[in-house]
Amino acid sequence: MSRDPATDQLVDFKKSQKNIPRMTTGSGNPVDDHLNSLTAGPKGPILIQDFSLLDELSHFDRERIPERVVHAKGAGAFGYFEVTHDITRYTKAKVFSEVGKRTPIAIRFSTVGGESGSADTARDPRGFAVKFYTEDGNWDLVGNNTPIFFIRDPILFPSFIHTQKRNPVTHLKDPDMFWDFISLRPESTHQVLFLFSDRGTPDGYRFMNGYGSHTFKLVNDSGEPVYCKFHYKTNQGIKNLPADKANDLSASDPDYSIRDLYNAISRGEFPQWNFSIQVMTYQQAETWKFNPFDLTKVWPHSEFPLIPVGKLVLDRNPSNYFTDVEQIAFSPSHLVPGIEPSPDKMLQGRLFSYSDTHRHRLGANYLQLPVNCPYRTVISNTQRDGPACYTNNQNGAPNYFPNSFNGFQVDHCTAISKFSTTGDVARYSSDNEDNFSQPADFWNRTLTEEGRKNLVDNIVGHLRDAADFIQERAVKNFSQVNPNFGQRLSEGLRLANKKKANL
Ligand code: HDE
Repeated sequence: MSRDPATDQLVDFKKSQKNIPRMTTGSGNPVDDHLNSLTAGPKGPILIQDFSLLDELSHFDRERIPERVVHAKGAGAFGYFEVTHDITRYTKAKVFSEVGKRTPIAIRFSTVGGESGSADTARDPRGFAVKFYTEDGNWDLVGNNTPIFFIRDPILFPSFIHTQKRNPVTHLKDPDMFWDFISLRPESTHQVLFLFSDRGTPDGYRFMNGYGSHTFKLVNDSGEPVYCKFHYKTNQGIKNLPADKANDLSASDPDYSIRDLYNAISRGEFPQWNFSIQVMTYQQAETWKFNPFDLTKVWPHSEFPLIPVGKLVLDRNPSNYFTDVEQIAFSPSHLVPGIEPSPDKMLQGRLFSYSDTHRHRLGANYLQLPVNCPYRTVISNTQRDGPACYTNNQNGAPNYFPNSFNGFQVDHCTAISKFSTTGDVARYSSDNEDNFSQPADFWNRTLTEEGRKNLVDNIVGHLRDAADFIQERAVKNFSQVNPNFGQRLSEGLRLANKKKANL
């Protein structure tokens, strides 16, 4: 009988076992019977001295940790990043220090809006988070499969996410909530077009590109900075699911993408991505036609061409999903010397949010967990104790700084590059920035005619469930991308609304 590697996991485990281990309690004491509780007489009651039972039930009661508030459903794998081209003139980051150098990585792909049991093939952006275990500590590049995002100010993020989660009264997904917000915030148009195009339903995680999305800074050995964007291009080729197939799979195989990744790696079909950067000088940034830190916009490749850097290869499946994938904790603030944040407001918001959520979800010592531990460097600092501290807690080293006892020293060479900033403190609105030129390029130039048709059908299929006034406002926005796009949506909605009325 031919079964896939994921289905055969237990069979393979059995083959790998030389001896069957003795069963124990959590405290390592042998268990004599795990079928019958300890009772006074055959009909009970149960004795409180049955530690085996109490140990079992109390641990079970605590099995679930909070799921991620977004990106709850995901798949993970391990592998390496290899440098293929020299970019040391842009950055001193050790991960890029020489051609041929390999750095171990962990990766987690995810959907965004659904809960941890939701379907992998939902129309949604996909998370593409990479942890590079470097000798200067961990560098996390926590991106998506899109180079842009829906909003450009982090203060809107919780509201934006709420509109895709469940209505607080009905506990149902709510088309009014989603389209109300989207149509009130036209800066979302670019990402909405991407989401409702064929790329909104990738055929698993291997067949999509990844992006660091934000603008970052690279700084070289002489302290010279440039702005940069990170890109991963899939070597497997882009493959998307037609909308109806994605829908069918949601019901028949909700774990489609997790299964695909696990089986491919088990079969030795190691997925790969080419890693490249775009670079913009400070001078170019001053005069560029858009705000280069606006996450709703791309940097056109014609003006800022891709510079090849290396490749990502995934060659190892997690040995345990909970320890390696559920507990992996990425943070855009985990940066290494040579890679720095830009003023992108969204990135700035994220620099706070991730470590904050990890302390809530996993605890203050989340960086001690093996998958999160920066194991290629030694941790030396003043942090001690806290729940579930299981390392040596830095033994006898002084827990204060400065100290006279050779505790540790700072390394001035790793200081961030200096930059100056001025401006009156205020809450600046970005409402009137250009929200439609790049979506217009997407409609006019990137999409084929078939792609335009699918985009219109996919939006109509979703927007038709929103209230009429919201439909009208959304169409008005889309008309600013291209009047023909607006007309096609109006017509599609007219027919869909008519059908609804006849039901
Ligand atoms: Fe996230 N995001 N995000 N995000 N995000 C989380 O962190 C947040 C944003 C992304 O596989 C959370 O550990 C804020 C953009 C990925 O574990 C949370 C803002 C991009 C993952 C969080 C954003 C992302 C997350 C939830 C607006 C692409 C999954 C659990 C300022 C460039 C990582 C967690 C994994 C996860 C906050 C916007 C990507 C709550 C506040 C833009 C791939 O901290």
